[in-house]
Parts: sequence; structure tokens; C-alpha cells
Amino acid sequence: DWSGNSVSFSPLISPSSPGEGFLLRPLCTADFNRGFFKVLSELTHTGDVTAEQFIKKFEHMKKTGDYYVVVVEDTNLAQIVATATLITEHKYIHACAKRGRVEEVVVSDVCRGKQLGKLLVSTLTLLSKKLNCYKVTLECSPQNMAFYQKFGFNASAETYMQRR
Ligand code: 16G
Repeated sequence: DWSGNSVSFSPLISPSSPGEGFLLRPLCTADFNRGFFKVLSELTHTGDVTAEQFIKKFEHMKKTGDYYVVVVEDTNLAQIVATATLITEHKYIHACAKRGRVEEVVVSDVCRGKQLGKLLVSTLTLLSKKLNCYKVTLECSPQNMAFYQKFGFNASAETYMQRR
């Protein structure tokens, strides 16, 4: 089981075979013109971002080595249809360990039911293990808890707090 957890795929897909007409790969700068922001806008407000701003942010994230932004491309349409990000955060605790964060998990409405969300989260969960993260966390709405529980995520006793 490549996913390293109890998640099962039917039909069977994997990062290297994500399904007919799909390619799973790291984000690249050309994805700005392949609807990357359109997909993100299905999750939340993206704001107006210019190509220059995007490339600057992309280069910054790349330089840190801590951002694993993964996309699924519809290769026939040359359009991004799904994305998810793993971020590693560095700690002194737990013997200078790393903590993983799964962020911006979104599958375009037009590609629902193709197991792409499951594939992305499985891939990033496995990657967090390979990168020796001592824990991996995410924030989600109550409706999405059952989905994330499949990958071994549990509701935390700690409360998520924010200030905006
Ligand atoms: C969700 C996302 C989070 C994203 C946030 C955006 C997952 C697992 N969680 O909580 O990563 O940052 O939505 O919402 O994808 P906001 O615009 O209110 O911050």
C-alpha cells in the first residue's frame, strides 16, 4: 500500500498514475496560466495576483525548501484541476524536529468523484512521514472531518485559535 495508511482507491490510482488524462506533479510557474488561481478560488478569496507577484512568491517558497505545492493537471485541457500543499515547520522541540502542515487542499468542482483529493492528501501524508515530521496537522470545517479521519487525522484536544 503506497499510501501508508488505510485509505483505499477504487479504481486503483497512485501519484505516478493518477487517472486517465491527469498528471500529478509539483507546481511550476507556468501554472499561473493554467488556472491555478481559479482552483484556489474554489477554496477561499485569492485576491488579484499578477504574474510578477506569483513568480516572486513561488521563488521565495522554493528557496526555503519547506513548501511542497502539488497540483493535478488535466493534460488534455492543460488546466490545473486540484492542488494541495505540505509545509514543514522547523522546531527545537522533539530533538529539533519538523512539524508538517497540510494546507489549501482543493479539487475543482468539475473533477469531483475522481479520488483526486484522496490522492493528494495521501501523497502529502506519506511525504510528511518520509520527511520525518513528528506530526502533521490541518484545519478543516466540521463537514470535512470524516474525510481527513480516513488518513489518520483526529480531532485535537487543542483548540484552533485565530486573530484576523
Ligand atoms: C481551509 C484550508 C486551509 C486554508 C483555509 C483558507 C485545508 C485542509 N484547509 O481551512 O489550508 O488556508 O481553508 O481559509 O485545505 P481562509 O481564507 O479563511 O484562511
